[in-house]
Amino acid sequence: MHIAARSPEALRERSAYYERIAHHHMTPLWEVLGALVPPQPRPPVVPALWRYAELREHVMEAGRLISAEEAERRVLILENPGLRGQSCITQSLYAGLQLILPGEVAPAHRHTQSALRLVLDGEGAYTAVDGERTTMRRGDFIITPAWTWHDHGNPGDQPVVWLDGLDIPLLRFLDAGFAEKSEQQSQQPLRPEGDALARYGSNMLPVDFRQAPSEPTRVFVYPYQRTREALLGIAHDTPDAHFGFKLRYVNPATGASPMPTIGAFSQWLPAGFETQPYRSTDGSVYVCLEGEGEVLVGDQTWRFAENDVFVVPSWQTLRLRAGRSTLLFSYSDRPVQQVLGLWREQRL
Ligand code: GTQ
Repeated sequence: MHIAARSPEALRERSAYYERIAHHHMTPLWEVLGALVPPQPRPPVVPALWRYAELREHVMEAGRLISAEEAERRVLILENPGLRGQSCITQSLYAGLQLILPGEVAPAHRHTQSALRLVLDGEGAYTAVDGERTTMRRGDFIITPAWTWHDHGNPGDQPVVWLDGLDIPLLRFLDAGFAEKSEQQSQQPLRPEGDALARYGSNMLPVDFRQAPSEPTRVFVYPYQRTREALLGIAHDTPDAHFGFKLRYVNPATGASPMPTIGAFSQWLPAGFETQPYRSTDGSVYVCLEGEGEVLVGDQTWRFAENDVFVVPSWQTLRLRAGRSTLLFSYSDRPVQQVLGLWREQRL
């Protein structure tokens, strides 16, 4: 017969027992079951917003304190206030602001972490991916899939800042991280700029080209101009009550996300438009590329403006209000959750 629950004697006896089994590296499930198997997500991630107008001077100051070459990547990590010290913005994703000054290079390397760049401030830098450069223009969405060689450089005359989004925490969780540095500082261009977009991103594909659904796209830049044209091209229609006009970026050869671990989206909210409450299990990072408005997450409200970044934790209710017409970019781990059959959403 088990000892009567919750009497002081029973609790003492239990804790003595927990200490004894701890020596054998065991612990009782019944003390933690509720937290391990919650009725719904309880993320330690909190909603947060970073105002670019306040961050910019700090980003520029890093440019005086360390060179891109010494830093290898001169980045200020955006750390979720609920996960300080862990270099993540959600449990699975990383975000940072990278600065490259005129004349600098960020040396070539590759790693199994997948990365995206969203160009925010300044023009004239480039990213090179597996032998091809792309000139970075504001709003361009650029990817460096897992294990592709990449380096950045700035032959122009302005500091350039972009948002880095990576799956670093996910790969750390899986213990699947590998990295190596190239012997070359900068990759020798093997193809002219625009080659990949012409081959793989023009509603056509090389005639014998086939990819598995998990392979990343060879299109490594989604130019902002094309994104805007697509969104404005559908904005004559009735906006979706929860999204306004929202499109997902795809690998045009498969229809899957551009990279298997990170999904990316852009949406257009007409001036004055307010979305209905919505939640999904993919905690998401948003960047305002154009316009301004208000974001409501749970019971918090912030005003956002151009280049501001905000994070919406898993299963927290999101509402957006556009002041002027607004273009928002976002990214999340949705494709991972979808292939695992875990992704859920709710339109409220
Ligand atoms: O540009 O390769 O923000 O490797 C973090 C890790 C950027 C990059 C980051 C990286 C990079």
